[in-house]
Amino acid sequence: MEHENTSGMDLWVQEIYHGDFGMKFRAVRTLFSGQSPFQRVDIIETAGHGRMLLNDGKIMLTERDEFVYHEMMAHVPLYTHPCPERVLIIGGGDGGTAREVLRHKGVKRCVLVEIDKLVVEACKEHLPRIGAWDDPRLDVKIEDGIAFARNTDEMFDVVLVDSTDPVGPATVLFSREFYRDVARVLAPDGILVAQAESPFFDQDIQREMFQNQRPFFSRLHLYLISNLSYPGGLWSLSFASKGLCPLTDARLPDARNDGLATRYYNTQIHRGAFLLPAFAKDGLLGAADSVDWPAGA
Ligand code: AG3
Repeated sequence: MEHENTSGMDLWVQEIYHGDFGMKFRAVRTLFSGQSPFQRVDIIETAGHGRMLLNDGKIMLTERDEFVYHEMMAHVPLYTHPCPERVLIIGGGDGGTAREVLRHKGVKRCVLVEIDKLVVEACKEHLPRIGAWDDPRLDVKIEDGIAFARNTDEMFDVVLVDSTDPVGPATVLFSREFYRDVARVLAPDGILVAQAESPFFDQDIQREMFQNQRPFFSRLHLYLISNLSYPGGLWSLSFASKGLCPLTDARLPDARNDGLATRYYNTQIHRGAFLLPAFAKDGLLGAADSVDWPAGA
């Protein structure tokens, strides 16, 4: 993140991605800046996008568009699994993914394992509308998600990896060893959804991710979201299961009947998100599976 004072009046916050691309947002003031053992954490009041959370200068969310990523990370797997009761979130210390998970009445327990206490504390104070911290079904653990997945005896129906980019401490969240441990804590009809970077910038990372997931899951898909705050706007999530198909097994009637007041997720987007533009699909070089819908496409 850089603060740039161009005209003496204008303050901008910008993220530079891979050295040759950037996005900037007009800022009003810094609400919080801190350094943890893991990363730098900033919360900025922007002029047009509400409050913004950055980890090591990378935009994690803005209040204006966080619903896109959080709804799609939670509702796609939770409306695919037949009866999701136990959900594990690794990362996600801002609480947004947990908030969407907990909108499902059938969820009995949601464990959120965030390595960085500073993220949780700063978000509770300066982004209080993002999380659903008071829900009694939520169990927040400040510890290393890698170690948690390796050591826990608990089993889960859905695991959500709400991570930063695969640099620094988050690199291991994209590794084969970690996915092995995730597969171990997932019940037989379990689903893993993980933050999967940008189809425009990161197809090498996406291929490696799927190659690392492949030994433990029979079905791997990429699905897309479109937001304002992640580099380039087009972003993706990976879906891995031991058999469940996000299209044919989706509980779309339930999604309709529950009538959650979502702002991005709906039953058409649930399916449509898995249809990939040719470059996004071809660049995976077969590392993920194709979906079978619509017929003939
Ligand atoms: N997880 C981060 C998505 C990756 C964003 N990357 C970037 N800006 N370079 C978001 C955390 C929200 N719960």
